[in-house]
Amino acid sequence: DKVAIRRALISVYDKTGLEELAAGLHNAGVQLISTGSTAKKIAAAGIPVTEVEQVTGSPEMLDGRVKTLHPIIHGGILADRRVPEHMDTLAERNIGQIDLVVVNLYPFVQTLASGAAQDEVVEQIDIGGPAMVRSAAKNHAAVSIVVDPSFYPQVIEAAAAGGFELKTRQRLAAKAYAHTAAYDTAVATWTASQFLDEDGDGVIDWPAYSGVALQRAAVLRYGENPHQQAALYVDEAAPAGIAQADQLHGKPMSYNNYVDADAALRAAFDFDKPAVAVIKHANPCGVAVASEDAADPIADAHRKAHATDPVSAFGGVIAANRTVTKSMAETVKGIFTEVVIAPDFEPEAVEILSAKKNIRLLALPDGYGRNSNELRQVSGGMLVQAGDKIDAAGDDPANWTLAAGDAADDATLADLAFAWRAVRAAKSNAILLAKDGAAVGIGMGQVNRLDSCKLAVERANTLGVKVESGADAAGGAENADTAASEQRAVGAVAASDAFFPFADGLQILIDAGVKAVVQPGGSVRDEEVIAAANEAGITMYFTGARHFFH
Ligand code: 93A
Repeated sequence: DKVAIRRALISVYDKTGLEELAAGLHNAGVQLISTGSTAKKIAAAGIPVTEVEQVTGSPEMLDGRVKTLHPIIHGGILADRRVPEHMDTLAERNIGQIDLVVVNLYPFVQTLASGAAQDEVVEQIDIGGPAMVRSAAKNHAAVSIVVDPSFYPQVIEAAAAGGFELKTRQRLAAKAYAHTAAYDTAVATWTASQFLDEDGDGVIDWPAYSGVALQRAAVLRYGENPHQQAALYVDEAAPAGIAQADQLHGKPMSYNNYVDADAALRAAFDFDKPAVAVIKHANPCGVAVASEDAADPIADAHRKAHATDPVSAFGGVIAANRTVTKSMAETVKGIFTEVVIAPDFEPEAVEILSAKKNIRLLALPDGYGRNSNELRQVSGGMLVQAGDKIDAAGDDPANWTLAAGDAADDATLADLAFAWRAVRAAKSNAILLAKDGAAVGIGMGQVNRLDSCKLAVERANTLGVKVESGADAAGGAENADTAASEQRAVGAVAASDAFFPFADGLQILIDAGVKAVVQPGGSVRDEEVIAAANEAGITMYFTGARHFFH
């Protein structure tokens, strides 16, 4: 059931692997037709190619908006070879059959992610590309459709071996439809975000999230627990993220690895300075930014983040917002770690860490970004919200209100600003104590704020290790000297993800020696809370913004 590939149409925005493909097809005796810049690139490589406009006799027009939208192209793709009348029509109108279509589409999602203006985004909505993809997929009884450059080697092989089998053409068709569906979901979602608020309530009328943009990328060993089946799906309509990360080393990622690595990214990428977050069970047990004078800033940030809570960092997931250096790798090597994710790794860092069989090393895809919207399944439906970012007016310390005590000095204010960013990475009643650009005690996951305050203080005062400079300073969690702890809460600053409903939680922090606090404010008992701060003579800022994270 193979169909020989005699004539191929190639029209690709992403020119990856194009020359090899064209050469391979040509050598297999395939005649090539192609659009504007794709044809130029093929011709420049010395491979014979016919321009689509020569085939159609109709030049590309309207700045390329109409290139392949022509009966000679779509007739050549869509004619059903099993229907004699179709073949007669092709002959009458002198239309040549097209047996293979290779297309990839204008980079709509990438253009959107770059922050381009509306007109520019609209121009990146591909019309002719998806039309060809869908034509070819529909006629998979005879035509092969390829949308993925990583599949080119198989295409070359098949062309030389009499074409693809029906089974393969069917699978290619299914993938092709999933691809255009994902593309259209991205277009529909964006267009809705721009124009669709029919009832004028300021909330986007969300187009049904059909899930068609999701494509299964991997079957995972199991889910959150061994008796749960699980898979990873990539969302082609979203910016590239953890799901597209490039694994450089280690065992396959598990379900929990993905959850934790994504939480780690969320935490580490809130900072402009070099920053590291260490995550366990989707919560941070370490967050820090590099000190100004650090010789190797990302290694310094990691050392500080590890020192937040070396006991919990055992078996953790580490995210860095800069390239992992050799020096950071040397420290991480001594700590049992599940995953390290970063924009990149120095080659020596990969080498050092690869000595550990199980550690997973992941490099982020180019253009890493987070979905602008967050979805959460509830029974019978789905919740959609705009993602929480550090972009509210109240996230800027310049807009904070001094609610109690003296205005903080620069260093204290810098720590408060750090704590405010870091606290939003912790879940449910988050309290984060910080000193010198590092968290020193994090309380989270409690059903009341008082308990989180107690937990943050207890962790600050029992888990402290002296942070020393030098590659081996952080040591392993196994070696953490938890007995010789300093009272790290003394002189620390604190951030609270939401207001203090009573003064009791704040009082715990005050009693522990915290010198300054930042919190949203806005409780009916704010006066009580302010009075407690004033009584203790500590500084307290209100942000007016809240960062719940459940
Ligand atoms: O502007 S379009 O929607 N109109 C078309 O007729 C058309 N035909 C192919 N875009 C069209 N394409 C797209 O052009 C393809 O999907 C591909 O991404 C790109 C290749 O153009 P070039 O070969 O000039 O780089």
